[in-house]
Amino acid sequence: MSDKARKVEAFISLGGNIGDPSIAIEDALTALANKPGVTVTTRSRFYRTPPWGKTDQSEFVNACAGVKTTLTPTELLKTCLEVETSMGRVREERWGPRIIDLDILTYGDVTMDDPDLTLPHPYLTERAFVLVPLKDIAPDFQLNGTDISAMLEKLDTSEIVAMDQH
Ligand code: PH2
Ligand code: MG
Ligand code: MG
Repeated sequence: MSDKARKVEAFISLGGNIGDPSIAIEDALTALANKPGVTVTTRSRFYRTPPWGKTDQSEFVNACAGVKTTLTPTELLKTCLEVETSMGRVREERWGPRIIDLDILTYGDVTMDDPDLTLPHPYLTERAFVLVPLKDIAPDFQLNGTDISAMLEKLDTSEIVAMDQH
């Protein structure tokens, strides 16, 4: 692809709760940055977050990254799944424990509803563990005219704690 290929900004959520999830997120960001057609441009702080959806499991570490990409949404999804697989992720229970998870939150202003990929991410506005880190890197983020601070006002963020990073 030429240097002039159009680049789209996408936001990606990263998280895990098996092993050392901070290291896993670092490794995933490195792996993502090494993929053709993907430049990681911004990254949030890392946060300890209580498990959402399936609450009888260990706490997570979560972060968000902004990328610029020449890949299509489907190619970007494939790339994220490749990173997960290369790090040893095995898919088991829905919303259950995982080494690493990379979810595309938004891809430009594209909306789509394919069996494998819904954009924007269907649970984006319900997940404080996504919105808190996303706000670090995209404080002006909006969806359907609602800004990220208004989305967060409806959610419990009291147990989401930024980790010290050195
Ligand atoms: N991911 C899930 C389900 N629940 N909870 C937290 N805190 N963080 C996650 O990344 C997470 C979750 C499914 O992807
Ligand atoms: Mg997920
Ligand atoms: Mg996922």
